Amino acid sequence: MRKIALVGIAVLALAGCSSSSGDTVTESTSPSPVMTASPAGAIEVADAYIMTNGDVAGMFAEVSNDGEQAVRLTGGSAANVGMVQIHEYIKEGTKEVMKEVPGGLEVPAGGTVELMPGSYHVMLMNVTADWQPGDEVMVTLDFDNGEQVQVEAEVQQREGMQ
Ligand SMILES: [Cu+2]
Repeated sequence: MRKIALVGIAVLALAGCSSSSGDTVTESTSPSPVMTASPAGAIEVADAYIMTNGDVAGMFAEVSNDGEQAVRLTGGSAANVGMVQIHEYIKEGTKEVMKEVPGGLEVPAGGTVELMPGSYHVMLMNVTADWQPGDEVMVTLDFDNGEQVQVEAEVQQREGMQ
């Protein structure tokens, strides 16, 4: 358990280095990671699908955390995708813009977060594949506890995009 937590921190530190500023994301000050860390496999992703728009695409799903500690969805990867970010929509004046969620999207212990159009989503950028409706795309999602979840997401018609 301890090891898993440490790996998560190492990954975060690396991510912090490769991105712009020098601030490193540190774990919350909770001093008790020794008790019950989430067992591997505590995170479940259901109903994943993708809507594409040229070389960018949004992935949507239900992310559940069965563990006893909150986790954060921090990013991911997929074949033929240059960059993956976790986005949210924010109102700026009269319009809504997409922004990267700072520090990743928290999934509370025992909770579920729904990623859906107009809200939180996994942004797939620099997509070089020509995905067609019905294609199944494997996406790996990264969480800050070191857990990685492989998700099969079906490509949908773009019509539903809002
Ligand atoms: Cu986005």
